[in-house]
Amino acid sequence: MSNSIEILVENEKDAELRFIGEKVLNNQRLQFDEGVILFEKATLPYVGALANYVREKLHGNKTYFNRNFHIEPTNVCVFSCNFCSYSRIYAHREEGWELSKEQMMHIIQKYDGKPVTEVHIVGGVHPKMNLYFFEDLLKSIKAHRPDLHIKGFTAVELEYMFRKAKLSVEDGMKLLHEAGLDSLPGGGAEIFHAEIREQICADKVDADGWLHIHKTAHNLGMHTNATMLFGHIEKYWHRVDHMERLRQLQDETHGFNTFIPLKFRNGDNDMSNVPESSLIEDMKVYSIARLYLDNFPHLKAYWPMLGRQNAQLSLSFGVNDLDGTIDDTTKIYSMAGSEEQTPALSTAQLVALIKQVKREPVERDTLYNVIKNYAEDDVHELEVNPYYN
Ligand code: V47
Ligand code: SF4
Repeated sequence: MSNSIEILVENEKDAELRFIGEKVLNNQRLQFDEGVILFEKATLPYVGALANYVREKLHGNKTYFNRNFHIEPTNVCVFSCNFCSYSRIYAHREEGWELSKEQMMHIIQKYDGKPVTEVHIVGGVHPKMNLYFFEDLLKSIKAHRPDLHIKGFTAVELEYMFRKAKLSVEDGMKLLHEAGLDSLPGGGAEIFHAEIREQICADKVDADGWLHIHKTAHNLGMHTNATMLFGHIEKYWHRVDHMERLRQLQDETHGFNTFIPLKFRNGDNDMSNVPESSLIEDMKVYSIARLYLDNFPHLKAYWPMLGRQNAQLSLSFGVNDLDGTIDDTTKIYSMAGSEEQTPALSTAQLVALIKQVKREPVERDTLYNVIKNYAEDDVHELEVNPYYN
């Protein structure tokens, strides 16, 4: 007897969607046009069920998270992305913040003795915080706490640092890696296609530059993530083009760990007139990403951006990772209008959040080595949504 996903595909009335569904069930790669067709024609139940099938084939019910905190060295930025609610231009730097090395080391020291495994360092692009400033910071962090994984600097920050230091991407990356940089976060990718980049973030690194930086990191044995800022002025095919470029690089290097779709939030930025995408659209993006990016091991919903209940929901639409505890250390999304104004979850809360939707919480390190499986733990801190308690 066929199982329910096969029945769903067999009963699909649209021949193109049925064909795509059969490809997914037969583990065949989707082509560019098929990605676009899914966005155009598929219902959420259809792509969602297919994505959940792939998610469970790859990871079962396992849902990963880590214990992390962020350092945002500055929100002063030489670039002017229209969607950014967070940055302040250099001329108005008194409205922003700039942390000294000592202030950042103080944040690191606050976590002494606490079981965090990762620090995520990302900020604006400050003209005075150069490559050597960050080299020194990385060395100091590693000297203080060698076991802490440092995931830091978007390709946007790195491209600027290397260019100002007149170093090649290869030499600059080697220098930071040797100083202690372990992996790269996925930010700055936005939408790769120049047609969209010109309108939302014209002056920062372009697609080829972003991909070259990640490829260079992969060639040094570092792992990286990739993001996609969706739900603004892009068309469906721009999303597929973005994922296609990532899929091609991943075929070459296998250096990406996780894909992180980031929903555009329109609070207090130069694109506030652009409406935000619906929850249904968001879940379709996760689902189609899971189907299209067949060589990406993990798909992450970043809960401070999506909100914790929608992050729970995403676990039925291909997502198998919720990022981390965060500890109220990032401002990027609260300043853009996210419901999560002070993003912090205790480990127990994060475990509870995952258990409420009948998935298996697994604490991981940045590279997805398992630290602890909480499936059998009795968690009492169920304060996420009382409806489910
Ligand atoms: O590149 C900025 C996005 C990114 C808005 O790798 C916005 O684990 C929505 O990349 N609405 C930076 N998004 C954050 C980032 C990230 C976050 C969490 C985990 C990881 C990881 C990476 O934030 C930027 C941009 O795409 N962003 N403003 C906004 N208004
Ligand atoms: Fe600067 Fe990043 Fe904001 Fe763009 S998104 S203005 S690069 S801080």
